[in-house]
Amino acid sequence: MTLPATGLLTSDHQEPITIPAKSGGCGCDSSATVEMDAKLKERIDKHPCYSEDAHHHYARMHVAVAPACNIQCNYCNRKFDCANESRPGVVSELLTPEEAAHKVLVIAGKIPQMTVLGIAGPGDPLANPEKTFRTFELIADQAPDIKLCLSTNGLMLTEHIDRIKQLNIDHVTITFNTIDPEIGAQIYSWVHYKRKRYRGIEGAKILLEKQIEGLQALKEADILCKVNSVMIPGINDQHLVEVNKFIREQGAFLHNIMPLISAPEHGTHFGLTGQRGPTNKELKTVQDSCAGNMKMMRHCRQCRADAVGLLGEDRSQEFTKDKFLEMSPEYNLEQRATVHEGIEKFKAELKAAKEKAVETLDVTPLPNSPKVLVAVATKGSGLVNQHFGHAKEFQIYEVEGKEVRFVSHRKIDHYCQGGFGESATLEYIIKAIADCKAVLVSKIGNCPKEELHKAGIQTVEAYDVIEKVALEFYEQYLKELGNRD
Ligand code: CLF
Ligand code: SF4
Repeated sequence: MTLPATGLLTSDHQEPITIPAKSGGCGCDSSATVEMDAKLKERIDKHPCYSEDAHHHYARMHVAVAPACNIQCNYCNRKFDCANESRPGVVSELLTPEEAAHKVLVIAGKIPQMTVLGIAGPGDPLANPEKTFRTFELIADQAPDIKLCLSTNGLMLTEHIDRIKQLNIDHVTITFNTIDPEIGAQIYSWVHYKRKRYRGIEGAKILLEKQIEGLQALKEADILCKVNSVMIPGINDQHLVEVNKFIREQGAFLHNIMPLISAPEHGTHFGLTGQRGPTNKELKTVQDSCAGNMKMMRHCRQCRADAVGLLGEDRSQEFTKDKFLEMSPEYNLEQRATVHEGIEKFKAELKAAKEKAVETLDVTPLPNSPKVLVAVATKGSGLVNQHFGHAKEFQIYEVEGKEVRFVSHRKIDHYCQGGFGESATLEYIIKAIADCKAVLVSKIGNCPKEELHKAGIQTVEAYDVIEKVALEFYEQYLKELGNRD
């Protein structure tokens, strides 16, 4: 079939691009509700980005070995990390493949729950193929239980698909911001392909054609493909539902719609021209409208190109170059397997506790029972286990009937500032979670508790499974609603 609406052309810019017929390949569910087969489950069970459940327990790390890029996105400043897979911020320390391999082996010992090595920048990994593949090669040789993961703009994906297959890289992300070159021309300022620089619609068409080819090549190779899309209000926000439908038909496994991060101090085109990012509500609305179509990722933290740890935590400062080069690799396959077994056992216990919480729920929710958002302070492991004052982010869950769904996270400045600026921080926190009915924490002081109550946010103190605490709150909430009626 051809996509007439987008008027895509091939790289010689003469013929319309032929879009292959619908596909359910790539291990992708034909509907978001279909049970995953066991084999697919095994492929994503320990990947914190591909499985929301895994992100509470398993960590990933990135190594910054890929400085160059072959396109220019209007939300990126080359002096900073790649905005596709990392927030603009500080420049990462660049590593050689050998330094990167050393770092991975050190961290694999110190953080045995680290199961995935991703290469995501600071430029595009496939614009730096020697460094990227040499790094993967060293890790595949020396740390066989670590999954390899790659994130690319897609321009050079087909050129390297054989190498990707050969190295058993089972997870590849492509950033697809649009399937319309006219929109693409507003997002990409140039594309460098086969020694030539293309601008405007011409460049956007080449990129799109290569991305589509790349997605098809991944499907044929049975490699799990996640698609990232940066949501840019006024440019591609209305169009992302179409992108979602398209990538699903092409066999993508997961879609991650991320908010544009844009500020003048980042020095990006969008930052300097005042392009804003979406609000939490706008982002959720688009994610919700795609959710019936395919699996959506909502737990992305837009990590740095040198991120280390669980998705919500950043331990990169513990492993700066001067530090990790002094450390000895402690990689131990058996020890890691034992830790992973322990995590799996703990996950089974959590699952049982969640099921029990649902069974014992005392309120029978009516079809029109309200959806309620709650903010959770957690250090991971699927538990409410963090003090309000120590939270740097809240995980937001939506409770509806007996369902508890993770919907997003909200970054905040943590409240305990050693006595400085706490009231200003609290005001900011209250604003960030104003749409939530409760905050679930292991502990909270009287002063913030009172302020939250004044703002209509209840506080629940507990140290237990997130879903269980959320359901108990919901049960209480419905009872109170009933009493008021
Ligand atoms: Fe890294 Fe990306 Fe692999 Fe994950 S991140 S290369 S798929 S291991 Fe994950 Fe970070 Fe979001 Fe990326 S939370 S920015 S989606
Ligand atoms: Fe920047 Fe990544 Fe876009 Fe390249 S692909 S311009 S590094 S955001």
